[in-house]
Amino acid sequence: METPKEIFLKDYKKPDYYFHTVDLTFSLGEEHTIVSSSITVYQRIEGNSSAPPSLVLDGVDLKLVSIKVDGKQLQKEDYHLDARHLTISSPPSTARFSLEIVTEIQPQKNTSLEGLYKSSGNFVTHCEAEGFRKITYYQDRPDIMAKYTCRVEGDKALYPVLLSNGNLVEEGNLEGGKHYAVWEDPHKKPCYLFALVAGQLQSRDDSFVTRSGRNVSLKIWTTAQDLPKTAHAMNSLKAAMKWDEDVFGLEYDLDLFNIVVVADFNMGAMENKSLNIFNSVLVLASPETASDAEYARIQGVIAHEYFHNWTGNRVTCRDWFQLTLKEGLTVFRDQEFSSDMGSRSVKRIEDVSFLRNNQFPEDAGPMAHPVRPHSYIKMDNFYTSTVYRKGAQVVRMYKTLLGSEGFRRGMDLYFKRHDGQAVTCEDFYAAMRDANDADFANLLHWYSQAGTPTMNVTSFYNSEAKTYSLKFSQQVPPTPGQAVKEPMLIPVAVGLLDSNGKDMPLTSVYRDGMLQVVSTDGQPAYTTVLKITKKEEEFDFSEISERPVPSLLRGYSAPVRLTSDLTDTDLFFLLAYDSDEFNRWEAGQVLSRKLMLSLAADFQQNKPLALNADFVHGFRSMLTDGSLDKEFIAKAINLPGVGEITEMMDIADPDAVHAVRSFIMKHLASELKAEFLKTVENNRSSDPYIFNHSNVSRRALKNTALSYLATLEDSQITELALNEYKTATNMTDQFAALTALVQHPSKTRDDVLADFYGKWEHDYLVVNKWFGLQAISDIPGNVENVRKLLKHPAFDLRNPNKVRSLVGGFCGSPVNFHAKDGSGYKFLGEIVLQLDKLNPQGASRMVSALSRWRRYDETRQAHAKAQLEMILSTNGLSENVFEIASKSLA
Ligand code: 0A1
Ligand code: ZN
Repeated sequence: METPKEIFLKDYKKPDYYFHTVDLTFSLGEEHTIVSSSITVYQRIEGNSSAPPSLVLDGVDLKLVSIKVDGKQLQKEDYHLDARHLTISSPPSTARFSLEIVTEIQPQKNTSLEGLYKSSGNFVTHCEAEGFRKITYYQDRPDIMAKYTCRVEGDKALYPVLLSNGNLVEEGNLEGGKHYAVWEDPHKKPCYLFALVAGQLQSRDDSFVTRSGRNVSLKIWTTAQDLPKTAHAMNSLKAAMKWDEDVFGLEYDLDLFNIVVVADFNMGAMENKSLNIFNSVLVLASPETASDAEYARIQGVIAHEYFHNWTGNRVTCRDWFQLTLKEGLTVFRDQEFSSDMGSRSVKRIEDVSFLRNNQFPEDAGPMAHPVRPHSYIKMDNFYTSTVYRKGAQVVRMYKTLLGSEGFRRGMDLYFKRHDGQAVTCEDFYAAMRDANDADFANLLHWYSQAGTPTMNVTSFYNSEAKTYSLKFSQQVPPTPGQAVKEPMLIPVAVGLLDSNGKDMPLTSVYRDGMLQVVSTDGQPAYTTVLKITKKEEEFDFSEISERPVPSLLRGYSAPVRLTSDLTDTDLFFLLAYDSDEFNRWEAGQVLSRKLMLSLAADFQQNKPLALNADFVHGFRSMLTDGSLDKEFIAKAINLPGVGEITEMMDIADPDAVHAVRSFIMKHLASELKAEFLKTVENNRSSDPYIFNHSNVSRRALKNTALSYLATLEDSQITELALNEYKTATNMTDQFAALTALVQHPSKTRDDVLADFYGKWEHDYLVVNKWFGLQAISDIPGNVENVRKLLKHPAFDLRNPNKVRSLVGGFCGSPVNFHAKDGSGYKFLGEIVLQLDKLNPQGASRMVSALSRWRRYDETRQAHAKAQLEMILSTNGLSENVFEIASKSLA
């Protein structure tokens, strides 16, 4: 195999040719599909006296049928064809010419799920990032923006619904039982936003009137049987449309908005212009089949794809290195939307937990890359939590620095300057800066430097001068290809608590002796944002009447690892009193992390494990504090995950951390059994399911209490959980009870798993939950069970959701995936090779689970390395898997 080529940001060149209009015709067939494209091409540099540069088109897995330039058929010697490109070496020297290309493709054989493929008998496209080249020869890059029409022809009985982007302008019947539809998209777009769907679908119809009076028809397309499960998605869409008008002044720009549900999809969803395509798990929900977490995810992702209409589609990326320009910004927007729909602090806690558990490990591993990567082999491998989630934190920092109004001014200027353009992260930065006359130069380092910065804070109180000083030092760790880093701009939101736990008024703060403004309106502030820009920096607060307890990095104002000289007493104080709810939670997490790490050390030295009384007491106060939001309590009593703690160890020891986490949970459950039982009792309800904050909170607290009780392995609790399972009226409660019942091997476990499958075998999305629950189990030797499930009639390696549930789920098990005998790694190695032949994107996502092998002990290292080497030595490996496996071994 020839070594795959790496592509670099620094090599970006403007295209020599632009495309103005693109007219596509698809003739859909059972054997093959014929794609005819007619493009008007413009030379970028007009009147170029030298010979025009060759026009290079991308194309993969295509059969070229014919090619014409300005109406004239090209002969073999007029172009060059290889496995990836079609090169026209002497295009006309005119400023503008036409290009007509006919290709033949075989969607029914396409298991990669990019380009045009079939899912449940329907034709579907997916083009981001570089899938359009699997449909026709094209300059497949986002800075080529053109106006499209699309004519779709197909069998009327098999494909009664024919959809593409924009407006339907014509439809009719054809000979031989066929029909056609012509779609016209008035907005120019890059080809990754092109979409086509043809098949047997029905729609839930609704409408939305924009604030300027446009009546938008909304349709969610799925099978007739699943239509009832689209109500929540439709409500979420309307809420998102309204929110974007209210918060950002952004309106929808066409008369029709379609969402199509597909069962086979590599990612979550795709924002194709006016024709969003969704993985079914992110649309379909009913109280009986989807949990609260799934309802929330649907709400967030429906909004995310809708928000892309402005952040991504109207203003798009110049090149794929700029992906965070649309993704970081759109994730930020969907996070804000979800915060406004539910509890802001709970949403913040969830987002920060996700970042810590997924992005931090990535940023500390062999695949570490800046939010704007410098290079890639396969762009698909860079749809990462760094680009998405850390990217969203970077956008959040602009807002923290500029305030809501300043941020909005920046957004307005961004759209004013760049509507209809393909731009860069610097353009976004410049709009934020120019709209606010702001100075935040080294904020740009966040785009170019990988690695999670660490920030240490020490404090000093001068009781005579009544000053309080905070000394910050920051360090950005080395990452592959980046040994030395510059200090970053880190906004730190700070409040100071007095001895009653109240926020102190902050009147003035000095940096290097220079007065910084705390408040402009003469009122004291209770939280202020300190801008750390240097490696070491000190801030002094004046008029501080007593030694305060500092609440640092409120709301997690920057994505850093914070260490400080706060004592356990300070942390318990913050846990009890901080007015910043996020930091209250965080204080509890810091205490838990410290405890878990120290118990893990005890476990490794065979010392008995013991829990101190303060911890139990702090925990009880949280659990029983009636003044707190119940969902917040559920988060606050949830211990950090095994992954988060192993990440903090010099040598990751999943067995020790798993044992310690189980020990703490069990200990708390037995000490607080009465309180937990009462929590379950008091939060039960047989009312019809409603997805709103108060009901979600109630269920979250009840089910968290149940998960603690389940650790006790006592028959009274088993009875209780069985009863919860049998009487549950919604999936949230039913699945929580099932989860509680399957913790330990027993006949009850086997029976209840069989019962659940029997109940839900007709619903593949629920069956996926059933696969996932068994896959992640800590039961010793579970790899054998997972191997058996691979052969289960409901499993199919070609379906990404099933692979994610069973194989991805298994990789999330600290005990069994990381089994010391290497059985978990071996299992994964085998699957990756099978999967790579079908779906390289899916395979490379799975192989990533091995990438952090160096974090483990020698035995595990040897097993994991052997699998990576075995994968890499396999013939015909995809570029996707090659990139992850080779970088993991480098
Ligand atoms: N742009 C979509 C998600 C998406 C990204 C990449 C894909 O293939 C490599 C597919 C979908 C979003 O952010 O919603
Ligand atoms: Zn997105």
